[in-house]
Amino acid sequence: MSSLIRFTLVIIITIFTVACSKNSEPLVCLPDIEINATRHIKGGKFSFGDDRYYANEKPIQKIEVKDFNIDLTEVTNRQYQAFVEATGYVTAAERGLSEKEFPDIPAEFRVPGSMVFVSPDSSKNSSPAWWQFVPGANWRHPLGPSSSIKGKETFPVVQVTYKDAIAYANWIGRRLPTEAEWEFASRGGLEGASYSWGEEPPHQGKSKANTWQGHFPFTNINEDGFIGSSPVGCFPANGYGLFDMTGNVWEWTNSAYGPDHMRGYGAKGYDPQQPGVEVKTLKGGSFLCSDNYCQRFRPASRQAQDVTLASSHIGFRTVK
Ligand SMILES: [Ca+2]
Ligand SMILES: [Ca+2]
Repeated sequence: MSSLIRFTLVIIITIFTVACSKNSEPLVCLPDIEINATRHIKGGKFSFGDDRYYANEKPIQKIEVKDFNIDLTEVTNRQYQAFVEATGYVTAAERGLSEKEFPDIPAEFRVPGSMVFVSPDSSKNSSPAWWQFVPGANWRHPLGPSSSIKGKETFPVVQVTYKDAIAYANWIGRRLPTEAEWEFASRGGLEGASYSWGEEPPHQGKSKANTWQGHFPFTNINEDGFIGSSPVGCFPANGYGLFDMTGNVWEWTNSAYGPDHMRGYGAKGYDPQQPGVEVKTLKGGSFLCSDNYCQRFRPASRQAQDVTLASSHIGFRTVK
């Protein structure tokens, strides 16, 4: 066998071994060395926002970000577990909310638990409530008490609030990105492009990210191989070598949310859908983003999130 053929065979075997095989547990897409790696991003001016999609991404502003260093991947369950074991930290979803601090929240929503996506039954005519508060859901049990993260060590940690993310970042001497840093990194050097990879729509050609294919919230035809979240790094990296900057799980930023880029809305942010609630900006979309419902699988996309609420499709990555 010629050395070229042997080399080609080794490459093919390696690709099949590293690829996300559904037959082997635990599911891993990247070696640990890449999951724990970070990347220096040279700052610069860029077009922040997009005027072709949702109103909250307008107007486009030319802004500048300084150099920063960002995680290659979303923070994984294994990484969060190391933090919890070292510090004894207990997340908000595990603690529940105190009546003293949150007198207006009904008692049933103050018990330990968090929000879980449940695909509604399309055969029923009732209005679909696809987000449910599930007592006992937390980062160790992302879909409720009977679920677990066993075998999912390289999946992104979810069911963490803004403060839970900050606590981890502080522990490793890093911080959460600003929205502008996150968007700059997500663009991967492609100025003004619709997507992290350019202009080809996400569901044309090969799968580019873990999103939702089919009619949300009823039918997920699962072309990308993952109904829920996926191990970090299963899809191609962007131009800066960063994984899952599109989809998989939404990511917390340190920026207060406002309904547009026109002006600041104060340190607590403002979301017209939930006035009075402190909201931060999430970026990147998740495995629930679809063509028909939430085209938020783009660098400019953004969403408000109540800082006290953890959810099954929200995680984070850190910067320095
Ligand atoms: Ca998917
Ligand atoms: Ca992501």
